[in-house]
Amino acid sequence: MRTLFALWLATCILSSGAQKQPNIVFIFSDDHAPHAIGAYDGWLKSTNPTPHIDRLASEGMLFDKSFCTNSICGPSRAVIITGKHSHKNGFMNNGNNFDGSQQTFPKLLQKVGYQTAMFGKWHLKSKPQGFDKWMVLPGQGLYYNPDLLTPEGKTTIEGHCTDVVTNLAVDWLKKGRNQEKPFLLMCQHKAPHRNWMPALRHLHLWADEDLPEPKTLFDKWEDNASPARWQELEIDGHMDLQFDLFYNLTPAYKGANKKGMFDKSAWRNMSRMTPTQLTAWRNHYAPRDAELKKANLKGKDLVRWKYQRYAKNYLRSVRGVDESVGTLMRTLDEMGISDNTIVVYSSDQGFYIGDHGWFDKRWMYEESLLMPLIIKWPGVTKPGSRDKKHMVQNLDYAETFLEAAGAEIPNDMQGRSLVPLLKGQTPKEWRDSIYYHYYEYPSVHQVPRHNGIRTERYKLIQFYEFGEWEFYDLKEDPDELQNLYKEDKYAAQISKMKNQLEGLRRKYDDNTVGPVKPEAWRKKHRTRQFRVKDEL
Ligand code: SGN
Ligand code: CA
Repeated sequence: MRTLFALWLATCILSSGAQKQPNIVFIFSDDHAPHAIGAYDGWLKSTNPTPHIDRLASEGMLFDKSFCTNSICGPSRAVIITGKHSHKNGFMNNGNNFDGSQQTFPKLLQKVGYQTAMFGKWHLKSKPQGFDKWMVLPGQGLYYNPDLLTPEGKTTIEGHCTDVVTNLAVDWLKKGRNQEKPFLLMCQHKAPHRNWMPALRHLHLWADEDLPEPKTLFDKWEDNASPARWQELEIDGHMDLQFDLFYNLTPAYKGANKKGMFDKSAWRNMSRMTPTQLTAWRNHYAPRDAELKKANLKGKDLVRWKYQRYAKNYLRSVRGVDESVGTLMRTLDEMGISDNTIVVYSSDQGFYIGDHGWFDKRWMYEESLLMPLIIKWPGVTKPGSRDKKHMVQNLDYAETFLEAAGAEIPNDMQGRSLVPLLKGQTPKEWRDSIYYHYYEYPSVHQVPRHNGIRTERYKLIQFYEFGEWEFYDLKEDPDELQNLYKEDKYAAQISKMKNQLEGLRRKYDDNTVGPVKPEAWRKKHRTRQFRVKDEL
């Protein structure tokens, strides 16, 4: 019945001539923080990281208050395709297996006449469903000469992963699809995910200059609840010179004796390089590695060096994604379909680029809670517009795509269509807070489970297994350095927000908030698994 209604609705929209069902090109990357996008005005803006994404922003609309619900890869993707929080779609952490038989927006778009395609990082373990065409990276995928899974089996394509995925998307646009139908194209990049390995043509970028440093590079987390002092995502203590930064790394390096590090390091990618790729790679890094050895840096100086190499490789990987955005926009222009195509750029969550001394994500702190979101919908979004006000989430994407396509939005989806915002409207009852819940613990990087609420001005975080809380006034303290949870002055505000948090938990029907664990359990988990030994 619903399907019939949706088809009818879509037909009405078409026959009224008001608006042809728009195509949707959804470009999505992995771990690309908004502050590494020029148009977002973050502290890396001066490096001009993303000229093409900036152009997309100047032609479309940028959302400043764009947040994820659970700051990690697979879960963010599952939220996006279902329009439901993690506890409802069942994919709460990367170890889960997505139940592909459930309702997703690509399946619903197919029902109203769309052709759907998905290329690149999928990371939901089970086979993609709801796509007429798919080619996906197994798991995290590889940067160089990646394998791809297809309905017909596995294949390997030579080149840098970002280029490989872009080329597949372009080929499909030009030759693979039925030109009569509207389409959804999901182009999902691995970059700039760890171990931040750029294409050879980008190695020279920022090579002879220092990038700006984050203000909080040497944060000691003195004011935070205890979990921030027990994590394992420090540039100093957990970013490895070989594993992450390729220092003197040859394919002979096997990360021996480093727990769990053997088969995942940058070595894994390097061992797949062609001889030409490997030579170019070594030619770039070997002389710089020799300089580091000679300089024999220690303490903060070594942290600064690690930060520079990391951030440069991160931004170089971003540059590849940025070029992909440029290529896809150019292709749409060349094909004459730009005017009826929505282009979206986003990434699964934010990231620490040395902020708070960290890399990775997972926390509810701003740098990893934020997601980039830029949408160009010709004739709908005002070029160069910016929504600074409304709080939006990845929970809203499915609903947005469905409304844009003239499809019905199922009642069990938990987000809201952004279409009114794209039209520049100010809906009366937009949300004034967002709900967050992270689950993957104990696990790599050791960030405990937590849930919380963020309003325009305040943030309340609950590390429920440890019985600890944090509270921040984002207006006074945007870097979240002062935990005010125990300040009398804020007691009333905190109590109000605890009620609001409980209200959101009920609204979204989240029964997965666990109890405080026994002291013995907490003690056991406050043991670091490893700390790197930087040996030059
Ligand atoms: C891998 C990474 C971690 C990262 C997780 C999750 N290590 O385990 O640093 O946090 O993935 O990332 S790596 O050595 O394999 O790169 S996610 O984006 O997939 O959620
Ligand atoms: Ca990610």
